[in-house]
Amino acid sequence: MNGGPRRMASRDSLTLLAGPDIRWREALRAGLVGHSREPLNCETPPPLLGADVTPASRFFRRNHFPIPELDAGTWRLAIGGMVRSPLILSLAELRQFGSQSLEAVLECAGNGRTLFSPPAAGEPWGLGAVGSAKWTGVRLAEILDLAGIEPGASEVIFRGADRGPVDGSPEVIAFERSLTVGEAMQSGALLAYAMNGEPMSVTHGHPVRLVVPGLYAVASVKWLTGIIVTDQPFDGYFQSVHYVYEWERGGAAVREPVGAQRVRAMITEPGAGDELEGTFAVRGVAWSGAAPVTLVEVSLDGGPWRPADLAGEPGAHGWQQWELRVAAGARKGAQGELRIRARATDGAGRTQAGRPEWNRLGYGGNFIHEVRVRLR
Ligand SMILES: Nc1nc2c(c(=O)[nH]1)N[C@H]1C(S)=C(S)[C@@H](COP(=O)(O)O)O[C@H]1N2
Ligand SMILES: [Mo]
Repeated sequence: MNGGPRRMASRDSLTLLAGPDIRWREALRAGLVGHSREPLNCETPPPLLGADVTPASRFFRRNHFPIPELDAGTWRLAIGGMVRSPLILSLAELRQFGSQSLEAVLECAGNGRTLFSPPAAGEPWGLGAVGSAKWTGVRLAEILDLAGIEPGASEVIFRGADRGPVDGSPEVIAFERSLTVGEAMQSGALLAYAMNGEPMSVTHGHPVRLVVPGLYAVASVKWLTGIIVTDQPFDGYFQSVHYVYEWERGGAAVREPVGAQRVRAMITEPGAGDELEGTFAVRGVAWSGAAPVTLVEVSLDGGPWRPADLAGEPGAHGWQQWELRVAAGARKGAQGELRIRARATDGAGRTQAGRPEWNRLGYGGNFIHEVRVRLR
């Protein structure tokens, strides 16, 4: 008997069995909170998110299908549809274009979902389905210019290599999302092959993922293999069934695809339940897809909002670190529980106010973050 193919098969099935287990354990060891092993869904506790960039090991993972392990040597990106010159690029060819780096926040549209009441359907995200990284790659607009978008085209579809069935239907579909031609050309999107100076990790889209700054991260297609330019409105599952706000307004059902990340501040220090004394620092990060954050305010026990100090120069799309020193010990009856809240406002005048509007799938839940600590 020829043992070659059998060995191959057993090695492949070993990979299939081992991959999800290893990635699950890696995520838990890095301190992430696991929601599901396959597809791999894990989030980062806020106290691990204080740095200006989030290491890949701690960066949340959000997947709909098993993770594909693509070989960087044989990987190709096909650009076709309504273009004058269809292209097929290898990783080496893609890397010959000028590279660009940018810091950008990726936040899942369902981040914060568990704070909605009544509960909204979907992955039970707390506040940690978000991270900020330095992404390096080639500008999407440059590649689309090279291919030459034909007049009349309206959308650009991005296809990932991962696939599977959805909603109990036997049909297998790929992960696909579209941008308008305007978004594709003007958003500053990158075909990213590196994250924080390292080659893209398998989990986060190896070898190349799309990164669309400012938009909820569902737009940032991982394991990118195809780009298709079209003049038809794209109605794929992840475009028109999921990742759509379903509002109830005045008795009428209103549907709207998720878009820009909503303005939000997160407290990364102190952590919930920490025991503190006297004067301490409240620190965190804040971001918005619409415009850079211009104001972060902190309130103690429902008291007045006080502006925090913003650190350094914010990048256009990375998150803003902030800090406020508070002397909680000076308060009357200072012992016991202290409620710390933080809210952000961006340069477009958007702020976190009241409760985000309930929607069936629980998107855009930019609730004001509250951390309860104990004063000694
Ligand atoms: N190919 C592919 N791309 C994808 C997804 C996916 O399941 N498959 N999930 C999307 C969603 S909903 C989010 S929030 C981000 C998560 O990116 P991360 O796992 O690198 O944090 O990837 C997006 N891109
Ligand atoms: Mo997401």
